[in-house]
Amino acid sequence: MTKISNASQTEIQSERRDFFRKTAAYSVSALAAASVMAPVKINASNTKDDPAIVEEKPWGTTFGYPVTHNLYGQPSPYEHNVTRRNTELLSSGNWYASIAMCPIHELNGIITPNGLFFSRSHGGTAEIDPNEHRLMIHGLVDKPLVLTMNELKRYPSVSRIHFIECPANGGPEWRNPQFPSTQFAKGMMSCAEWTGVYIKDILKDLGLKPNARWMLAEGADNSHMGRTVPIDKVLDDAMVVWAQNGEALRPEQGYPIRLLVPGWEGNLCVKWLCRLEFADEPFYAKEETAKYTALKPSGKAIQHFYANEVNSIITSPCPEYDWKDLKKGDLVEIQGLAWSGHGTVEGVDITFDGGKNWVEASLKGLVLPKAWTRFSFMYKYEGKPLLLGSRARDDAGHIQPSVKQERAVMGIESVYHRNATHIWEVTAKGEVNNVQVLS
Ligand SMILES: Nc1nc2c(c(=O)[nH]1)N[C@H]1C(S)=C(S)[C@@H](COP(=O)(O)O)O[C@H]1N2
Ligand SMILES: [Mo]
Repeated sequence: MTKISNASQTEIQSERRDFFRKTAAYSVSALAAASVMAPVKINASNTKDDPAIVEEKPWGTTFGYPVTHNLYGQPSPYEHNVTRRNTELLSSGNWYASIAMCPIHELNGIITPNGLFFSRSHGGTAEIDPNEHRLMIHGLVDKPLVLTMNELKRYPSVSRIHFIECPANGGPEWRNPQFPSTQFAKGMMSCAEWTGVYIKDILKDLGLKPNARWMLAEGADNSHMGRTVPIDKVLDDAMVVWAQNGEALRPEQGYPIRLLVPGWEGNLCVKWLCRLEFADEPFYAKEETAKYTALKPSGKAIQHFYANEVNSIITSPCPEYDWKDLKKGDLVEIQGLAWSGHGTVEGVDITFDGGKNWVEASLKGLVLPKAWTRFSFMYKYEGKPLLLGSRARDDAGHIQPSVKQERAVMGIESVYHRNATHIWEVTAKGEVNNVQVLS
């Protein structure tokens, strides 16, 4: 059993990442920004005889439903198609060890509503009575403790916006694109505002012993998910969280509490968290030995693989929302999401020719570390075939590789940490297909 020191975590990450650092070859053309401010004229249909505007509707002449009707609010029934989705391709023969994908193409801004947050579990969704749940913190600490949920909430709380991404997001696409769908191609992620306590603040009370180098987190669900987190990360920004977008965590997200390891593999964010144990070496739990390692072309596997790399995806247009209704000359907003587990998204470039030329998009709204960042580009539709894609850069100096660059380093056997640029083919008719550009 090799003991891995703290220093080597950075080396493990950089073994792959240095390859994708920005180089002198990095360039974008300057024509982009000006078009963003162009006034948009919509070629709307003639509304003169449109019954939707000239006729009184039933909802304008009768009462709506009473305020007592929906005590926990639900979306409009007309939004019934906006749901998580699952496929047998991504289940292990049952729906317990499976994943429900987030409809990222349906979202606005950077926050995922709780009912749409992607949901991945290895033994079903545990429904835990918080009164019967405890958090045990022990191992290399001066004062081991068992906390009730109320006791835990007495520590000073913070709220932070972060994404959670399964490292297998996009995993089925190492060889070929498999899904004519944004939701299935990239929906193993979501972003929320989490409320909880920094573990470093709990440790001020408990006292960490100097030889503590790793922290095991264990879940109370029937998979008893266990993962080890290096102490530097624990003392940086790891949190125990109990709330998601202002309300208690959903059962799917680990109610009553989960670990949040911002920017790192979703798998480390142990749900239904019941135990933290500090030790001087990693625990080599099943999820970091048999699973969640990345097989390289050399035949060796990367173990202790952590940060989700800089990444992005265009969510509009996409296979679910194509451009078939556009006419030549229409202005349309290209939008998408960018994120990096290494830091803050610094910029996003757009290509219309499969990665030969790039122009810079603008970032919209909040730009936060280890959070989804929305990007936008106003485009004049020409009815020409395109190979449309995005490429994000982060403030840690990383840039997304092409598929070819990624394959050269990582091969095609790995299912984890895929972050090559994603290309949509837009046909002359405005249909959108999932393709891979290998040159
Ligand atoms: N206890 C426990 N924690 C868990 C899991 C699990 O099955 N059991 N799944 C992990 C995996 S693989 C991922 S990607 C994330 C998914 O978080 P989400 O379901 O809130 O989206 O939770 C992680 N935490
Ligand atoms: Mo995962």
